[in-house]
Amino acid sequence: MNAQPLGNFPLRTLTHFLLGLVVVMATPAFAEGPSPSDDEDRSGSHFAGIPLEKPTDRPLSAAAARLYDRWGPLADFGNEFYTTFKYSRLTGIGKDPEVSRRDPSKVIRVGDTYYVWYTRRKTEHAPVGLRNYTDDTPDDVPAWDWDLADIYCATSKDGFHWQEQGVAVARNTGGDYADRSLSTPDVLCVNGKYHLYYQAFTGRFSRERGDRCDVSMAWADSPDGPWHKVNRPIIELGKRGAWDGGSIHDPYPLIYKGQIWLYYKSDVWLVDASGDFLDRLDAPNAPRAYHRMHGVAIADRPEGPFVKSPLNPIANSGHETCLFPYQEGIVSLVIKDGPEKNTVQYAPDGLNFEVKATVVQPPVAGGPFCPDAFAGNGDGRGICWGLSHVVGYGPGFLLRFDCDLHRDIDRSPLKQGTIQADEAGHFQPRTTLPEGLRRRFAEEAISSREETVNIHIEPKVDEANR
Ligand code: AAL
Repeated sequence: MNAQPLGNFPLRTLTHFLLGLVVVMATPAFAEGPSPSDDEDRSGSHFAGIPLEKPTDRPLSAAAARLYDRWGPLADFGNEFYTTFKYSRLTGIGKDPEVSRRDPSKVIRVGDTYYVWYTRRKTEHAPVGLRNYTDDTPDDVPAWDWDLADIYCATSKDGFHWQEQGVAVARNTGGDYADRSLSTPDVLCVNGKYHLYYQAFTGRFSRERGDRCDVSMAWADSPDGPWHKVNRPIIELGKRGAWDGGSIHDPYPLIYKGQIWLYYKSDVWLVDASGDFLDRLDAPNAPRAYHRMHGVAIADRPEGPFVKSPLNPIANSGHETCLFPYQEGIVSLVIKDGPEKNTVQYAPDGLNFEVKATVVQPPVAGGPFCPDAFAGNGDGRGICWGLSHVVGYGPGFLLRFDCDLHRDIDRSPLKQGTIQADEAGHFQPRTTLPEGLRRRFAEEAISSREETVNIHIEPKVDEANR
């Protein structure tokens, strides 16, 4: 990433940008083009027709004005918050038909070892889905991928090859608190101790309870454990009718401004006038009626009490949480759900986030390697890799992502363009038109009476003035 001042557009980056462009042009896609040498004077360079300063001598379209007011005339190349994402398979905790691994924590490094924690499920039966889960479903049959799971730990020396170390925090036994499943952990290192926050499910599933669970915590003196469970909720579910009354998921702790900031996600349900959840929008075949948003709760101690920000929700979109300190503020990768899905956002105060870049195929449930996640020094350096997951196609599995969101590490080749899905990408299960809809749309096309309009227009400009 090019280190740039926030707020105003960074002209200082031109040289840096152009050096980055040289690197980009050296990548295979550019191998045949001329490659400018590093020492050529590039000052004053700009994209053709787009001067570096906002023109005042002519009208600008709304889009052209936005280029200056919001993005900067170097667009993606000059935007420190823009990145593409590249993915790699992992050994040790990668794809496995027998085991689901998902929702990785941040990656931390202790000595020369990288650590990650994640949800791990190994069950004889595949998940049946909440809709098919009844009172008769046997106890050893999971409702979904993160049911009947425990929190596991893996370590690595290089971030690609991992060794599963075994269970870190196990669910309790039948009848006790958190006896059903533990999932979606994230880690906090503070005062020489390690803390894992995670989702804790108690008792059997039901359609009414859905994905509601507690967020609980365990602590240890070493990342290798042993872990001591507090065995109680660490943050309260919102009151009936509140935006976070439906669930609290994806707890994600950072140290910020001398306190523990626990970001989280909630499924925000459609409710009726009395605050009761409605399952669907009021239309035939409408999808389940919930939206997703993020909030934050702040505490002085890892065990709480956590006080929710009065500004919650602080993100109007997003699914799993993935945030990191950046300069004096916090960056959030907002993915998957909501009107601001697939954006990189920045809040100079950790609370008031603005969209800074739109990205394609961001890591799902990303857990970045972020050594300064708990430094709390108001000078966040950013991230350039981490682990994420692929779920929804059999057991979940972990993979690695790389990106260009670090102030000190130049990965400008990752600022180049975006991906375009190939044939397999277009015809993957979720983007192939289902047979039923295909028949319906074909019928619509055949029976349609709509013909393309072809009107006659009178010339408005006088021939003489042409
Ligand atoms: C994930 C996360 C939470 C949910 C489930 C497991 O994507 O948002 O962890 O509860 O799905």
